[in-house]
Amino acid sequence: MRSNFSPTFTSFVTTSLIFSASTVAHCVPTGLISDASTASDDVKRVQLFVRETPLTVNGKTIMMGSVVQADGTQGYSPNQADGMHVDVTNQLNVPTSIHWHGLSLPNSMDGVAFVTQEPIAPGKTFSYDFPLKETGTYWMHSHYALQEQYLVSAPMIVWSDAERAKADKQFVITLTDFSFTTPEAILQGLRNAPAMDMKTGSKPMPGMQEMPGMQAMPTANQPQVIAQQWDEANSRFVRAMVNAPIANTDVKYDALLANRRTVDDPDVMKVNPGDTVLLRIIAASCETDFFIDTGSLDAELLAVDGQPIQPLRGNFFQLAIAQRIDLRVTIPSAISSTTSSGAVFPITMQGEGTTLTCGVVLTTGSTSDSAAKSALPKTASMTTAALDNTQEMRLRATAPLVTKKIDRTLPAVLTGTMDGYQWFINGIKYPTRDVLTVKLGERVEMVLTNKTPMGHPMHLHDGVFQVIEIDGKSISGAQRDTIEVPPHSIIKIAFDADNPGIWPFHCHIPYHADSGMCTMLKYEGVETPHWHPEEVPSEKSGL
Ligand SMILES: [Cu+2]
Repeated sequence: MRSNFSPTFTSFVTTSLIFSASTVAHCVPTGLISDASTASDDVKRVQLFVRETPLTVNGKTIMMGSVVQADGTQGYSPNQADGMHVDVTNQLNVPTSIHWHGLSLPNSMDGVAFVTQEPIAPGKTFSYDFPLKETGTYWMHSHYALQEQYLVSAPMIVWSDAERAKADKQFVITLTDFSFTTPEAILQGLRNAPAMDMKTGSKPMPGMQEMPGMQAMPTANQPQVIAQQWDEANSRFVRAMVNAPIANTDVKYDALLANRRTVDDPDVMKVNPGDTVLLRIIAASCETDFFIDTGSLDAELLAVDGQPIQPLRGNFFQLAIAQRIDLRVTIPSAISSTTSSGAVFPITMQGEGTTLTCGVVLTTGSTSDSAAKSALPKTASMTTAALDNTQEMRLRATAPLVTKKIDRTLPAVLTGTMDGYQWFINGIKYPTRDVLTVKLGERVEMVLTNKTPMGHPMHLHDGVFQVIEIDGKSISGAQRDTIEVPPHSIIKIAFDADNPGIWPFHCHIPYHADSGMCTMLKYEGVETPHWHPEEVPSEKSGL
């Protein structure tokens, strides 16, 4: 079947069919799959459709995935009080499932194919109903195969009066990475790549089992790259140029997108002088972490992964894959006389380890769209260092976990090898039944140890955990659902095991998760009718 791969794809359906035929590995069904017409009329139900949508990148229009409402709106943003009552209809020619990233919900509603449900077959509808415990910036995405790379993802803001009151204007910015190469071909290329000489390190390095001496130590011989720093004198995050290794990334993209638009044709958002503007930024990318530059606008960092933190200021921030960040900026009330027609404020996102950028532009007055769009830098002047703990170390939860004795400590040692592109948690490659076990009621601590020279954005399903230690330093850190573990870092997280189920814990880089860097957090005694990892040969876990 691999001979059918085309380096460029014009048909989402064709490439997806190839994928679906061999990917019954990870994920699983129930009797919940139904026609939408059988759903209850007692509550207001919203119809969501997983379908192909045209997308134009670098002058070429192709069909990509999307999750849209009947009117074409990307995603769905409910009021918290209304709860979640959606019917997801699969209009693709391949199966799918939709996961509500970061929300705490009943296990059967988690949307993970082959774990909490059967995939939604083409033409079928799955009804998701659950109360909304959280408010803020979340997102939804396919948890089937490599469909996130086909952009089967969308924003989900959970609104409340408090969320609405956070600024005069609010905008959602969803970031994705785009390649004209199919995700299946990308993964196959990674698996076929020759193992590199770790001494010279001239090629990107996904990681190795043991990497003694590979700690990234800045030296004068290293290239100048962009990184984030904390400006102690002014108590703010800033952009800096440092001599440091270029970040290791193992997929080269054709473009980065903000709200599905390239840097040449960005979203232009109208604001007024004096407005407070909340930017809810979602990293829905697959292999691209971001540095966010708010330029001349000083931003307040108000929340990460939908969870409030004690506010911090700056104009340069880090955002790892699958994370979200809420940044509030204030438009100056006195606009410069040199911009009598209005002012432009580019918000630039640069991909980690690349000069590719995307972004949006805030404008005031009568600035033309073309003038606004031209204000966004089309490429970065230099590449970047890897994401690090500069920002994470300073985040403090506004509502930390109550102090409690740790009942269970779970290790999660992250390793990998270029030999066939395999990734592991605790030396084990998913699919497996050898997963992490907890008991209801326990306070659980997880120790995430990254032994590779590449960062891994680790996501735990079922709501939030708290970051409690970074590289040996105890903190009352952010509440999150996705934590970036930088190269060679050790990060401890803690949470209360209060929601029985089988919850995936995995790297949110799909190429890593599909190559083994995935496990389950399984409550003792809990099974689902859908989870049969032993039935899937590991060599079929991806392609
Ligand atoms: Cu990873």
